[in-house]
Amino acid sequence: MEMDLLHRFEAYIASDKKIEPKDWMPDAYRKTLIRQISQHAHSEIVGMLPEGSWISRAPSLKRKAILMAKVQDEAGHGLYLYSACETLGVQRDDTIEDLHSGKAKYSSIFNYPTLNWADIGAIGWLVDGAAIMNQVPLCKCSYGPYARAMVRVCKEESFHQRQGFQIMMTMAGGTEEQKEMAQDALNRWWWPSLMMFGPPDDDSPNSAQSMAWNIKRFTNDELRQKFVDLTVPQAELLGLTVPDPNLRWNEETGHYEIGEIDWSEFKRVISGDGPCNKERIETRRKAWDDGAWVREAAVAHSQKRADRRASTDTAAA
Ligand code: FAQ
Repeated sequence: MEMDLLHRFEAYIASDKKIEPKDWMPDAYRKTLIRQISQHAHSEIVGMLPEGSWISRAPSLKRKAILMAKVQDEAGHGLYLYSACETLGVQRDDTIEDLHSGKAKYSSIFNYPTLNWADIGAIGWLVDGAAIMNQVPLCKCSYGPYARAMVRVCKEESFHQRQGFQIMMTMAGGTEEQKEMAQDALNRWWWPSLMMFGPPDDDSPNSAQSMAWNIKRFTNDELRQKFVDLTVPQAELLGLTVPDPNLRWNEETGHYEIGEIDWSEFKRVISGDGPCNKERIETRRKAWDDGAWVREAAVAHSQKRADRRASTDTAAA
């Protein structure tokens, strides 16, 4: 019986059909999805923090409104993703507990500080740009609810990327001081953005299996390369310099070559020792604790409605 189910699952994967929540799936497939989707959800929610702190300091009302909308979008992405994750049979509270306890990861990029307004431009341009590069292929992921959630997420990320690039254009074309701020932001966000794609392929324990299951459609290095090839000309258009003395165009391969990524920094950051890891988790824990009364009120309200419905049904019977 189990063999039949496995064959059916494999046939679905081979023919690029979506696996849906009620379909049988191997435990390891389920676990991988829970790991990736919950960590993706955590990244969206923790990702609100570095930008959220600039809402009150945005340089104009228009910039404030745009940034507020963007940060709210990230909250929405987190919610779609937690919901997609719940279709795999886990409780949202448990996944959040894993974030708070340090058991679950979230994207390394959100452990870096936002020091000035140019960082908001750099995040939109580079971080959302990297997120789109990674997430467009996830719209074709084999698990239906994750793939469908990604379609809307990518549309919104595309707006985020453009608003970031537009901030960079304004600053890079502004006063000398503004241009310096834009360059400084690129200097600080470039390498961490490249790390968002994950470790190199030969050091990525999950890639081979996730590719075989059509969860991942491209490897970490392939996506990183696509991002570099797309982004370097954008930096040139801005008149900014990518902070990599070894960056060069390879005529033969048709790709940019980059210098060595500091993987020891990446490992330090994902193991909890980045510049802002402690602050991020403490902020999330506090938000969770402070919001307890809202969750309790929502449960009490729905219980009250259910009780009322039951007593109306009894009276009608
Ligand atoms: N940070 O074997 P692999 C966004 C971990 S959303 C932290 O290669 P995999 C939107 C990895 O989990 C950004 N940890 O793993 C936004 C694994 O550890 P584990 C998030 C990382 O899963 C913008 C270990 O290293 N996007 O930015 C990172 O096959 C602006 C070994 O790695 C997603 O989550 C990292 N960078 O590939 C919001 C997309 N890289 O779990 C606000 C979905 C690797 O075994 C503002 N996720 N690790 O303990 C993915 O595509 C994949 O999970 C990868 C990693 C590519 C991230």
